[in-house]
Amino acid sequence: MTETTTTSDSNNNNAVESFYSSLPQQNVAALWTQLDKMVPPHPNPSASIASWKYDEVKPLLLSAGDIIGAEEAERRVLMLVNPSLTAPYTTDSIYAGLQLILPGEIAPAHRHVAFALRFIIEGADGFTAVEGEKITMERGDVILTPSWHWHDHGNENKEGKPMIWLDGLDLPLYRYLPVNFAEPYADKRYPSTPVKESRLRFPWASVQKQLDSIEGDYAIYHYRHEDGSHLSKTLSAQAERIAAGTVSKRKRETTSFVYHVYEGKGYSTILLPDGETEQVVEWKSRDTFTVPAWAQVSHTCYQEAGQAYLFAVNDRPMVEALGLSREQQ
Ligand code: GTQ
Repeated sequence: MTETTTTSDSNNNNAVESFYSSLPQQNVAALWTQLDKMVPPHPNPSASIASWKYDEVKPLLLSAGDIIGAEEAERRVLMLVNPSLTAPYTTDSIYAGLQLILPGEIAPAHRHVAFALRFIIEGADGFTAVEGEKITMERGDVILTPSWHWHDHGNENKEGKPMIWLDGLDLPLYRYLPVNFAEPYADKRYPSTPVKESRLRFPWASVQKQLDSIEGDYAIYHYRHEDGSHLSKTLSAQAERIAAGTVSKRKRETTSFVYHVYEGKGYSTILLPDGETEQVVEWKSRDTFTVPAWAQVSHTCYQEAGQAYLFAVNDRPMVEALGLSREQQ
């Protein structure tokens, strides 16, 4: 009796094993062995919490300026690569990089399907020319390059000041929808004329004014076009003010973020959706850090440093358009 059972068990085991091993040849796989991964108990971003100190990355960017020209590189950018992923992922849905243009240089005109927004970090007399509008860059400006718009960048500073900004692009999207492509323009520059104001430029002063006009220790401002729409169909941006010596309420959203510190000193406490991995990211002016989707975040501004202003690129338009927005305070 015992013997019969053993034989049938081992027959059964053999049958099970040969069943599983027969699957890959037919390009099929058993869902039940990985159902948790497919429909997890909580959102499961692949991106980790990461930060880039400006004081550490800027020297590398300036070294890049010594070894390659802006024109030769086409775009001289140090990509901010999430340590759990590879380029182009800064978060699961956002690409970010730091771009450098030295005086007299041109990053030649091209256009692509991908949307780009730029947050200007430092420099003077730099410009982005977008589809004929030559837009001067000033610290704190957000400048858009909508999909399929010709754009070139330059720096006309006479005192040797480098122009540096943060790029935010929707490049990760094109890993899912492989529809991004680029076209170079025949000349270095696409013909443009200087403009003072543009629907593509969002100066910092007006953003800060909005934030300061909201009462209380914490304020948030969502960048929008005049018609109320997000900055693009894929990525948009926000800015937050945290009063000195205060902590913002913990919040989590299905949106992911690339934060960039405009001004102030403090730290953010970030808890990943697994409810276990918590990290404290210390920051000061010009640092950049990630908040993965559904990570709980609160920002603390040190008392002695004055109030903090945090800028962030987000993927809100995509998440909203797909009906996937959720938020918990
Ligand atoms: O400035 O056009 O960081 O095409 C990556 C790809 C910047 C740009 C990036 C780009 C650009």
